[in-house]
Amino acid sequence: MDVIEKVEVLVSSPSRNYVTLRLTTRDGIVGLGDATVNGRELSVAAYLRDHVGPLLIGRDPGRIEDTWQYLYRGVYWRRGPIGMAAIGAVDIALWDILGKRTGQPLYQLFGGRVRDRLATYRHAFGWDLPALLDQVDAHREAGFSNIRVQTGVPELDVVYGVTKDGPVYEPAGRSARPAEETWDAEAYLRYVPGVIEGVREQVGPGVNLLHDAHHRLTPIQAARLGKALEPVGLYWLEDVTPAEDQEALRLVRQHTTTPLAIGEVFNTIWDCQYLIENRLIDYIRAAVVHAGGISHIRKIFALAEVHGVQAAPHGPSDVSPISLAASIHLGVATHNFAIQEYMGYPDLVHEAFPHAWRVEDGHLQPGDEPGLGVTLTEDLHRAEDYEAAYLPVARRRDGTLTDW
Ligand code: GCO
Ligand code: MG
Repeated sequence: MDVIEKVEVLVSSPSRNYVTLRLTTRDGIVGLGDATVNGRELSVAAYLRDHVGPLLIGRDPGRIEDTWQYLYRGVYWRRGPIGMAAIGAVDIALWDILGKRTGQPLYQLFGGRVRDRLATYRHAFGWDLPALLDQVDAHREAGFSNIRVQTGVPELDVVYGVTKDGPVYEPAGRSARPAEETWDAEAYLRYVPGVIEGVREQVGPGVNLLHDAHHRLTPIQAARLGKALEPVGLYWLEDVTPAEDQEALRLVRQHTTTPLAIGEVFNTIWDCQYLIENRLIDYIRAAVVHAGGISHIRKIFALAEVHGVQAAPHGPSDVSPISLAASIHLGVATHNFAIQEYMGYPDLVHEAFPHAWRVEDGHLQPGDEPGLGVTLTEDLHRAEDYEAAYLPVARRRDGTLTDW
């Protein structure tokens, strides 16, 4: 029996912060896991280094499910993004080791392909309609037919990832404190439906359009937006209300047939269960890294399959190429996996995590390397490059804090 011999936690910043787990076995097999929680990186790194790493030494890397249960049930203080991202990283790394040991790309170990290629969506940002259409056109020319459209609002200075001076993604700013933004939901509701209608008029019916409200509306505002956007025929409307008030989605659902997507901040199947079983959503957005790794997210997808809900995992640039790889392998092997978000990465991130997965004809392919098919470029994972970065916070015009 092989055993886990070395546990390394790398906090690095090849242009943006990532936390990577590297496990090495006595036989010399290396498994990689992603443990990045945007804006809270050091807490996951400490959780892994101080509490999880020592428990892994000497364990059989082939006992993936048992290790998951041990790390989950072995903690009285369960769940939450930090603990679940740490367990997720271990789980991803163990699957990577299994793939390498057997010489199989992970999708083969998940039962083989159910589809030839995996749909993906890209992001278009623009302060106003012409700027937004420039980005939409660029994605279409590059072969993508699923596009998330985000616009500014004239009465505001910045709206989730868009400023008057152009897109600002990455919104996590490198500073000791989060930036503060002003939010006005009514101003947003006055402006945004018209812009999205303008995009639809321009692109015609053949392009799937998505929109992310980023947790910022009340239930009835969300219902108004869903209803207003019905003529556009959105592929989905995402995170219309803060995700912890799950009953809110029932109210939204009663008023609109616009498909709803939620769950990028969910950590376990128990966060997803109510929404899935009550069919209050159409797409579940949990990500491999934040929802306990490959083993656990497969259970979420299976629950979703039974209830006619489709999988559509989170894939911004803060989800590293390692967990994106895991998601793509799952994507080609999971029947109810609808689409994978792919925001894209700065060049340095591609260099830091050389990967076999690729974009081809507007779709994603996992590649055929054993395991995840991702490696690390050692000298781009320097601890000294890390710098604290925080996502912004938002206040209403009267100064009260609201959801960013
Ligand atoms: C998305 C998300 C992200 C988040 C980011 C926070 O749909 O891709 O909403 O853009 O804002 O992951 O760290
Ligand atoms: Mg989102």
